[in-house]
Amino acid sequence: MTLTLTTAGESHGPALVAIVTGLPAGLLLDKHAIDADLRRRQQGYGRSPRQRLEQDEVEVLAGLRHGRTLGTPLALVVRNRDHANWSWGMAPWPPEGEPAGKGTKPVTLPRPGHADLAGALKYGLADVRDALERASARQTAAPVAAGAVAKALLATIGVGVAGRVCEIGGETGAEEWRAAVDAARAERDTLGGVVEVRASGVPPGLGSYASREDRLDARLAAALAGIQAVKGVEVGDGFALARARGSHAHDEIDPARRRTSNRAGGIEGGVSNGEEIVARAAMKPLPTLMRPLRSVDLDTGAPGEALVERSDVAAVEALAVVAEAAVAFELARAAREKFGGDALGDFVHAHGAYLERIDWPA
Ligand code: EPS
Repeated sequence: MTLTLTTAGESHGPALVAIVTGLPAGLLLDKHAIDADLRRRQQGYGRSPRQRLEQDEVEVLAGLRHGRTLGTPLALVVRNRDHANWSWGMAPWPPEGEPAGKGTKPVTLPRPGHADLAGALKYGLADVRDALERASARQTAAPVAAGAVAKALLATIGVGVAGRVCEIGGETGAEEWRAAVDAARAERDTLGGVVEVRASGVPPGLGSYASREDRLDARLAAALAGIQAVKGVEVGDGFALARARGSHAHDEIDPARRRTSNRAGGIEGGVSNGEEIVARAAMKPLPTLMRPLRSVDLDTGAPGEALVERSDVAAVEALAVVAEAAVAFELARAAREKFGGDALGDFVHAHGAYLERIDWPA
């Protein structure tokens, strides 16, 4: 038994879609909790004016009855309100009538740092918009909705997951972030940053050393590196461990089999060890610049300046929510693999029986 997530959706298309399979039947979902995460993702200092247009809210098309999962594929939808302004430009079918609204002219000036150029080459696109629409971080709303579902599942076995911002533009205090964002905006520039996700209550034994695909640290790294604009991931003390001696790099084991430090970030040999899971992700500064970088017009071959369109100055606070969802989904997937069960009670019971076997406090 495993959990899968399939998403679809373009930034200015009609909607974003997430389909989650492998949930047990009988899991109680709270629409307010899912919508609260969607709203958290939209917030943060330095977000695009787009966020004043969107009011992300989950719709459920399948897999749920009266708030409880049916054990069948769960289909979630988040509509793009902005699509109303792109109804010609992003029409799924050949549009009727005269071109109107946004997205009517082809984009031919790829932005360095975005998927624009590689996407246009790879897929043979004359209009870079056909690449950028899906590459856009707008689509992170769908995995956040799925992550809220994963968190509901994890809560049934006492696992909590929380993301936070560590730094934005090199600054570590909230006031300094805002000043850095204001300064970047004034200079028509953008910022990146670092986020951290911690998961508590994770029992020892999620993931495995058996193969690369099973390793929990590799899985979390892939989940985090799979988020738009993430260029680096570390688990526990990560890169700093490379500079430490072995005597100061590991976490000694006490008689209760607990640790007095957590340099490993809760994972040893690709397996959770019962300590808090700690993972960090580094986000590059967003590539849509109001003072554009040099590029080339793919239509004429002439040097030019990259596409300028409305965008965020920083989205690190949003990344904290998206990273939380990604880690939650991966932990939920590992928990489904370990504890299985078609009914929620089977899953919870298997978790309880396992803790009893290893004599680990709930
Ligand atoms: C994004 C560009 C901007 C961001 C978008 C990600 O889109 P727009 O030009 O429509 O404002 O706002 O993020 C979101 C819309 C979102 O909801 O997170 C990009 O190019 O990646």
